[in-house]
Parts: sequence; structure tokens; C-alpha cells
Amino acid sequence: LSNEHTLAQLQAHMQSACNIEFDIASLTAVAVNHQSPHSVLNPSDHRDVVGQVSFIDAGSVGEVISTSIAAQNTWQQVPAATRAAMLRRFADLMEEPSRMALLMMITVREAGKTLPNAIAEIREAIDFCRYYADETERLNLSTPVGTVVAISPWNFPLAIFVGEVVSALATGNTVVAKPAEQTSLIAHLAVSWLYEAGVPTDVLQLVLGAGDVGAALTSDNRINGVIFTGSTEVAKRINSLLAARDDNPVLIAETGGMNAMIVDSTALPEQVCLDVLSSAFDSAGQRCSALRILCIQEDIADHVVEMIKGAMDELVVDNPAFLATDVGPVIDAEAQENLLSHINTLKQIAPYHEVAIKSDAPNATFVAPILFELKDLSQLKKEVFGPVLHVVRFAAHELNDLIDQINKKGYALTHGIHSRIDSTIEQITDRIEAGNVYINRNIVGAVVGVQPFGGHAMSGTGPKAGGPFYLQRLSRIHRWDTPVVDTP
Ligand code: TXE
Repeated sequence: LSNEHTLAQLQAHMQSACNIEFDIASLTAVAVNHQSPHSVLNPSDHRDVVGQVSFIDAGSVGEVISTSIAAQNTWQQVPAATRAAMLRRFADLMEEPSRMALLMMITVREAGKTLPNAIAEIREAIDFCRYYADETERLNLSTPVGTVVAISPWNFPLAIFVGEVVSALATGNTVVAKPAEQTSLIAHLAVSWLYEAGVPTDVLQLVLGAGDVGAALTSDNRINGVIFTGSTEVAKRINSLLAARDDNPVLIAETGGMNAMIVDSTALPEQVCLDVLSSAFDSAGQRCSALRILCIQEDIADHVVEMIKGAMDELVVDNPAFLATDVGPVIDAEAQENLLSHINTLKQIAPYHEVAIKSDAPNATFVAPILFELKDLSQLKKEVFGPVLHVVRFAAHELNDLIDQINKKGYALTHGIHSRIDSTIEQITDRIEAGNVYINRNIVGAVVGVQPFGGHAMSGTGPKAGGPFYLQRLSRIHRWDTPVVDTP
């Protein structure tokens, strides 16, 4: 797809696919009283109302939980192979070209993702379904935890939503799913296709709404577990609610990160440059795995930083419905304000390089990608969730101290190393606090079943998503029919 004519055709096709199908978004998510209409706006242009949904009143979630509890027995008795077949059918539905195009367009318009990012996200959702279907058949887990509340964020509105929901369904749990309010439409579509694939409507219920709805769900003492992805602050709140109970409900939480990459003087500058750009600015930096702190050994720092600035100038910051766009908007005005406040504060004290925004759409929530050159890491006080990269320089003898400073930020999610010296790679890997360490590559991009994803400390509770231990956490009793013979 290399010329304007093709781009225009593709857009027209996707636009019409979207408009034809979009009536489904006005369906009511769950049949309870007390709902209010909510318009989902396109962050690239607020004149574009992407769809209408109904938000549930937080006081009504009790009914939804009662329905979920009543469905537990029947669902638990459905054989693992049957549940797995439903998930595979759902994966097949998402893979049909016309449905995939629809998912892609909604992700672009509702979440502001670029087309390549949207495609990668759909692929990941499909992989989650097939992986957890295979795992549940392999593992012979016989007893679910019960009713699980799945709360998901807007930054991977399909992949994380689907990953949470299908892992709990695969293990025989009934699920109440509460996606992020900003990305209700794609969740709505996914749930309607899960029903089409055979999942009963009382086994999986979708409730749409803001944080108050999430709070009401997690405060209900009848739920047996929560899968949460979002901010560390909300995860802590849910954790204290669950920890106060005697029956030890399950909590799987995946939260924030303050991820760094250490580049020594043996690194290949061109490779570093490519990896930094995708790690820091893909999805407008709105990934928990994204690169925030780039540490460059002083000998090569001038050269590499200049190269990165040059490459940043090539980034196209525009509506992600255009194929040429590299960086779309941030999710909403609140995210934009938070980022601009951080950026304006740092601009007073640190040199920076900022990219121009191409879009001039009214009320769009773009934030220009920016690189700050910091004196040291004490200038970076808190987690930032957007296209903001902080660069610090270090001398070879300061390496251990630098790693300790990164660890002191309190997160432990992703970390990158660019070096051609094995002992340096070992030294950093041994000392850094991180769930995933990426060597001589970018630091974003988990692969379901191959590179499971998750962290610890303020980054989450584990187990890693898309990995061998995830489903076990959503199950209580392991049944063993074969006697174990002691070997001498
Ligand atoms: O997250 P929230 P927000 C981080 C990132 C970002 C910040 C705020 O730093 O800037 O969080 O984003 C639901 N009880 N990440 O406000 O509020 C909410 O409705 C139960 C990191 O979007 O944590 C949504 O469905 N649920 C991240 C989900 O929690 C509550 C992805 C996440 O919202 C609730 C997103 C409550 N009291 C944000 N309050 C990552 N790990 O990738 C809100 N929610």
C-alpha cells in the first residue's frame, strides 16, 4: 500500500464497514435497570462520535453478580474441551477478514491506535484465545475459583480485555467484565462474538461504566477473584479490599512501569535508535512496557542522542486512520493534561527535543513526542504514561549505581540492554528488578506462549500473562487420578 489512491480506498472501505455495522454498539450491555447513555468519542477528533453505549448505575451491580453466581454450577460442569472449543471458535471469528477490519477500525477510532498497532493487538487477542484453550485442556484443572471480575484498561482495549476474560472462562469461572469506559465499544463487540461462539450470556456478563462501577464490583464480598490491569493506585485499592476478607479471593494485577534501557559504548547506534523509537513512542507511549528512561554511556551519548532526535523528526503525529501515521493521540483530555503538566514542569529545568504535531483536528488529544536530557534520575519523580522519553548519561564505573537508582523507582516490569559484552549483559540482568529483560532489541512486545508478560513490585502481582502459570492461578483444586510411584 504505497500510494495515496490505495490509502484513500482502504479508508473509505473501512469507514463504510464501520458505519454499517455500528448499530450493534447501541445494544444494552446487561439487562438491568438504572442505565445512562454514554457517547464514545474519537480522541483524534472529538467531532467523531464513534458509538453510543449504556453505562450501568454502580448501585445495580449486585444483580449482575447474583446472576454470575447462579451460573457457576452449570458452567463448571461443561468439559474443558467444550470451553476450549468456544474460545477457538471466537478466535476464528476475530480472524475473519471483515470482522478483523471492523475490529481494526474501532481500535483506531475509539483508542487512537495506529493501524499496525491495531493489527498487532488483534493478533494478540487471537493468540490468547488459542493459547488458553490449549492450556486448559492440557492442565486438567478441575475446580474454578468461582465468579471472577475482569477489569481492563483502554491501552490494549481488545488484547488485555480478551486475555483476562478468556483465561477466566477457560478455567470454568463465571465472569463479570468491566472494560475501561473510554473503550467500551470494542469490548462490547468482543462479548457479542463470544456469545456467538457459544459462551452463555449468564456465564459472561459485560458491565459498562467508569471507576465507580469497578469499585462496586470489587467491593462485593461474594466475588471470588479479580483480574485487573490498570494503574498501581487502583490495584492497591482492590488489593486492600480483597485482603480484608477471610476467604482469600484471588487477585491478578498488572499495573505500571518506569522502564529503562541501558546502552553501553559497544552498542550499535542504528539498532539502538530503531528500538528506542518503537519502545518509547509506539501507541503514543501508552504501554506499561514502554521505555521511559534511556541510559547511554557517555562516550557514545552525543552521537546516539543526535541520531534519535533526527529519527524523531521523521515521526508523523496525526490521525491514526492514515497509514502514514506513526504516533496517534493520547486517550483523553485528562491524560493529555497530566502529560502536559509533567512536560511543562520538566521544560523549565531540562533541555528537550520535541516533535511537531501534524493534526489540527478540533479538541483532539495529541501530545507531541518529546525527549528530555536529564542531569540524573532524581529529576524524574513519577510514572509518566505517554510519548515522553528521559535520557541520562553514565560513565562505565557508575553502572551498578545507575541500576540501583532505576530499581529504587519501585517498579519492576520491562528493562532493555544494548551491549555486545556478555559480562555487562549478565551484570545488568543479575542486578535489575524487572519481570522481562530484553537484550539488543526493543522492550515492548510480549508474545503469548513464547514470552509471557508481567512484573512484580509496583508493576503487579504475577503470574505472567500468556505463560504457563496463569491459568493455575484461576483454579483452586488440581485433581490427580494417577498414583505417583516413588522412585529410589
Ligand atoms: O487507569 P485506572 P486510568 C496507568 C497509567 C495511566 C494511569 C491512569 O499510569 O496514566 O494508570 O489511567 C477501572 N475500582 N495505567 O485512569 O483508573 C477503570 O474504570 C475498580 C497503566 O485509565 O486504573 C478501568 O476499567 N476499578 C496501564 C481500569 O480500572 C476501577 C493501563 C483502569 O483504570 C477503579 C492503564 C476502582 N476504584 C493505565 N477505578 C497498564 N498497566 O498498561 C478505576 N477502575
